[in-house]
Amino acid sequence: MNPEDYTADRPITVTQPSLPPLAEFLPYLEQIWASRILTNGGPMHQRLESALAEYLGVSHVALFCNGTIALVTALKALGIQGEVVTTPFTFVATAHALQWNGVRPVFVDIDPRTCNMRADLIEGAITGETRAILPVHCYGYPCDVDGIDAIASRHGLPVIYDAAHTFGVTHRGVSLSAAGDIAMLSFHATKVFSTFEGGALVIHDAGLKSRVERLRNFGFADETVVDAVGINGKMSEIQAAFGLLQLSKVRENIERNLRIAAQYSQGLAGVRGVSHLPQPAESVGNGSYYPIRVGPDYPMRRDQLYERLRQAGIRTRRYFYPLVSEMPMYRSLPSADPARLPNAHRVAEEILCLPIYPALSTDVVTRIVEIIQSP
Ligand code: T4K
Repeated sequence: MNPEDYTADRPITVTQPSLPPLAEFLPYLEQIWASRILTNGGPMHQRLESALAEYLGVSHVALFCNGTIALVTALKALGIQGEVVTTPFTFVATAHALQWNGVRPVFVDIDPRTCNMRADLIEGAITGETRAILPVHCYGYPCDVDGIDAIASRHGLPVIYDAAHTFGVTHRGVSLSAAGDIAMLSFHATKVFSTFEGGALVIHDAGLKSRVERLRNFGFADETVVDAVGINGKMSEIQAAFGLLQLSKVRENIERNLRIAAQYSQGLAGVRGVSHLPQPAESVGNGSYYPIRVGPDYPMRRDQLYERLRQAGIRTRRYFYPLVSEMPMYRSLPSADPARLPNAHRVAEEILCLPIYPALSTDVVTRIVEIIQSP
């Protein structure tokens, strides 16, 4: 799309799924039609689980219908009750997955440089009721995994990562989704690796994987025995087939995203009051998000810039504003007190995620940069 082709009515969106030519998908559909296996762990599902485990360099992957149900199931499989320490700066699904399990989220503040929860605050939030830690690698920026690991071991707590944003991200040369006892990935349409809707759990232990698989399929242990209150969290064959095709394109898509990110970084480098959150040096990102902070030195506030871009046909998003701790079902929790979450509140007021996706043209990025330079 050229800059002149988009308008407030036909905008550039914050992301756009990358779809391969339809003809490339047809052979996969033919195989499904021939097998008549549509779901319940069929051949496409098996192939995608193995292919993802290999791509990510992890022991086990369990596919799900979406990331939220995957997270709900992970917590159930680990028998988590009581309280879980987590972040308020995330998509609402993180806290909802706890609440669906009857677990109380305990929010701790974030590090404004990464937008991830501060490991040094976790210990102060642990009580006799704490049963796990649920950090989020926000925008695919790694949490302080060593710090979190050390605290978790000291207190005997499992770590469940919401790794929804991390597909393809590496940290010190290994997949970031390998961190923790379980990590959840999202394959939603807005993600760099998508199966329309979809998600997965990365698991290191075969026993835990089979518990997860059972819970994903209503709790069936075999044809007649149901030994747990499971759910229907299965991914269909059509989604898994699409995933196989997407997997063959994902490296190229990530490279394109990273080139766009580099163009933004170069263009915005000298803009007073605007700062980009850089990918930490030890990790290689997937370019799924390009978050900037619009600080007090910028000539207008974040919401004014959001509106200015919107009028020019550019739809940015304020991920993650409002904070989850400000939502009606969470704001009465003691840990949701804004006085305890000063960084999260400040970042939520300043954050703006700029459009980024493989098909975004350099001309459009140039135009977005120009508007931000001279609003
Ligand atoms: N944890 C975290 C940290 C997450 O970020 C998420 C999901 C989850 C857990 C839960 O995972 P899932 O259960 O979803 O697998 C979007 C997504 O719906 C959501 O998946 C995602 N996080 C969140 C960060 O973003 P919205 O409300 O921004 O979506 P929407 O529909 O406004 O889409 C944004 C833009 O993308 C649209 O303006 C246009 C474009 N788009 C979107 C869709 C759905 C397309 O071009 N095609 C599409 O099909 O939440």
